[in-house]
Amino acid sequence: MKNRNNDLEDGAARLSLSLPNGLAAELDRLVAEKGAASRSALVADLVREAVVEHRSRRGKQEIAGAITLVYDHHARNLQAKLTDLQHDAESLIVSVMHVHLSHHDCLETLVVRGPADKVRTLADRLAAVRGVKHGKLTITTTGHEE
Ligand code: NI
Repeated sequence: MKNRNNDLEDGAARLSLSLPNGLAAELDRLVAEKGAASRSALVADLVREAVVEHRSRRGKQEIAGAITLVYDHHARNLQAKLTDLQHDAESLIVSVMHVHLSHHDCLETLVVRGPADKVRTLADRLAAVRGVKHGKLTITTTGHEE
């Protein structure tokens, strides 16, 4: 979409858009429930989230985030496999936190940074290890535009 109304004073662009009635009502409800400052602030958050998600799918785009894993540490060879995979990807892993959730279950959070394709591959490999009950990659942003 071409934007013709750049407001140079506050660095914001003014857009006019149309939403179906139901969706407009949902937007207002979301603004209220999330305690957003305004419709504009909420829409900006949603667009930023979509941009981060979209960029993270490009191969060489540098991304940062966290991989969260839940697993039963009694599962055979599971911890050894997870450790091997992490050593193979040591350049991507900034930090690891391990929490013993219960007698059986462990929660591990890996802070990761690197090229999107490599980070995604690492997350997929860890989540695919037999015995991992849940694995999720969450990608974040500093909010600075490049
Ligand atoms: Ni544990």
